[in-house]
Amino acid sequence: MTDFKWWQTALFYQIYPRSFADGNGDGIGDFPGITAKLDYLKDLGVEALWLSPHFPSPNWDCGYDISDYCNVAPEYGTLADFETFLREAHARQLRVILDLVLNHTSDEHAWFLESKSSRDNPKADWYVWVDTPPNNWQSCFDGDAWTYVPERNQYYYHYFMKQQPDLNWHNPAVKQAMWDAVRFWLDLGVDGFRLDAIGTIYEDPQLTPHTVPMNLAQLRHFSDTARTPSEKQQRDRYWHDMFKHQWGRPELHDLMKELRTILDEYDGDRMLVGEDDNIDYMGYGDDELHLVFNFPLMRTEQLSPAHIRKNQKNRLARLDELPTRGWGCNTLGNHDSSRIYSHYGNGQHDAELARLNAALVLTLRGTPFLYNGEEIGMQDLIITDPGKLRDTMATWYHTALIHDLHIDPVEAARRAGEMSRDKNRTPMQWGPLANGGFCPEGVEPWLPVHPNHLEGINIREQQDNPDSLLHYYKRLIRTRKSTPALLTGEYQPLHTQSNDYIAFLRTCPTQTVLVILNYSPDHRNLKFSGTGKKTARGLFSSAGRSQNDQPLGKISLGAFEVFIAELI
Ligand code: TEU
Ligand code: CA
Repeated sequence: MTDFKWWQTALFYQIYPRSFADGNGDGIGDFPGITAKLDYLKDLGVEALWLSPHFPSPNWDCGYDISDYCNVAPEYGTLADFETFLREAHARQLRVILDLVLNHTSDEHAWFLESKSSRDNPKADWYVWVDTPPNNWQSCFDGDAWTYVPERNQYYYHYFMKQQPDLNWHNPAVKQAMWDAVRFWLDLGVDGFRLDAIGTIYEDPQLTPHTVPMNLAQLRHFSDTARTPSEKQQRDRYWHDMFKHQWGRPELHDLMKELRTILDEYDGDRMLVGEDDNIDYMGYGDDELHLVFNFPLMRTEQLSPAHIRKNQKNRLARLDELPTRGWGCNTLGNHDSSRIYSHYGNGQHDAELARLNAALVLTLRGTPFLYNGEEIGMQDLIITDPGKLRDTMATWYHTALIHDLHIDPVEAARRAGEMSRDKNRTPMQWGPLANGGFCPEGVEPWLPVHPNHLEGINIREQQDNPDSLLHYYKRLIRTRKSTPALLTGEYQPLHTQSNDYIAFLRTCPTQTVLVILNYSPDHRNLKFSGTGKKTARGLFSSAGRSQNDQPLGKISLGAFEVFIAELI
């Protein structure tokens, strides 16, 4: 295991700072709150934390519109609070990576305020300015991608909201300024960065128009109502075609190399994980990003054995092709996507499926990322009062539904609530208490707390219950940590024809481990031959048969069981 870097074997956990823990009682999560929960995280067994943006921001996009890259949002605390958090995390051997938003700043960032003030100021060329909109490009959040500024009598480009102007990365001064910010945090001791939306950094220099016969609001509506397979195919094609000229440019490789060089100047194996599924951004395997997320795994309505196997086959083959072999990175949920429990549930066996999917992400080859709250089975909360939405993208969609598409208000509110990312960003549920224990009684949390915190979906009660999902995660994480093959081993699928369960081996020089995830309500007796071993010695079972030895010729598996065993 000595050849493996910390970021290959560590279990990462995403903290959404606004929703994690409120330390000063104002209804908004903050650093004192997070610091106070570090012992909880240590006890859970995670080893690295990714913080969604904690920088000053007008919060049009919940922190992804940054107005100062070298500071802490006042509602989250001070820089000193951040340093205390970092010191306390490191004292517990918890690594910390930050969210780095390179594509755009806030329109309230000093750089943009200066850039937009005239055509000839020193930062005039720091953003992407044109005299007239050159094409029909859309902002992926709302409306046109070009917004007018009277001071310059020009338009600027924004892939995301108009409050998130794209930086002009062809300008060396932009790079220098951003690299200074990167060094600022590396000097403070952070262990790396999750790179936001890197695919969108460069655009097609020909400015080729898209050919989709509708605008973004119409496309969203079209997507909402797509039912048949052919409508769904067309929906996917439209989404791809609408934005394909606005991302995925090859220039990004050089930029990632430049950033990697900076990280490599530092000790301690600082790391970069790209919010992109394109393995090309790992370069030769050692000169661009350390990791990119395996998003294709999670982008499905149902995590079926066939889907998982196909995904692993494709990804692992591509990673193996890199001159310096690449390493995977698996996740099933984050602040942009529906809660795992809700997304992959089927309404009948949600609890069982949540356990299977936790085991999946913790046993596949690659670095696992968890999203805060999944360990207690937090669920989507659909906000039906549009006035309570905080995800601006959803507020705007709501407005478009009512005013442009003339959808009935009740229906519009429901659709906006379902599309809103607020549903998966609600406050952590710490106990069966007022506001779920996230903030004091009588204080209004920034987003409503899911009422199911009173029905056992909370940390305190699950801590006291050995049968809870939380204990299940802890047991799984402990098993993973003490099983070298799960941390580093090769992946080899078995019984690849099965639709009901997925079985695979993880093999390292000292150990062969069999993982079986039964995605069906049926009991089975399975026979594994050709492994060169005779017996499966249980390491973990969701059915509580952990310590048993079973002959490989007849392994009995319960409904929805997760079974992990060392082969001897
Ligand atoms: O997301 C990038 C991205 O591609 C999003 O459009 C994503 O597809 C969408 O949120 C799904 O609904 C990153 C961040 O993760 C996201 O929270 C930010 O809003 C976005 O960048 C802009 O910074
Ligand atoms: Ca607070």
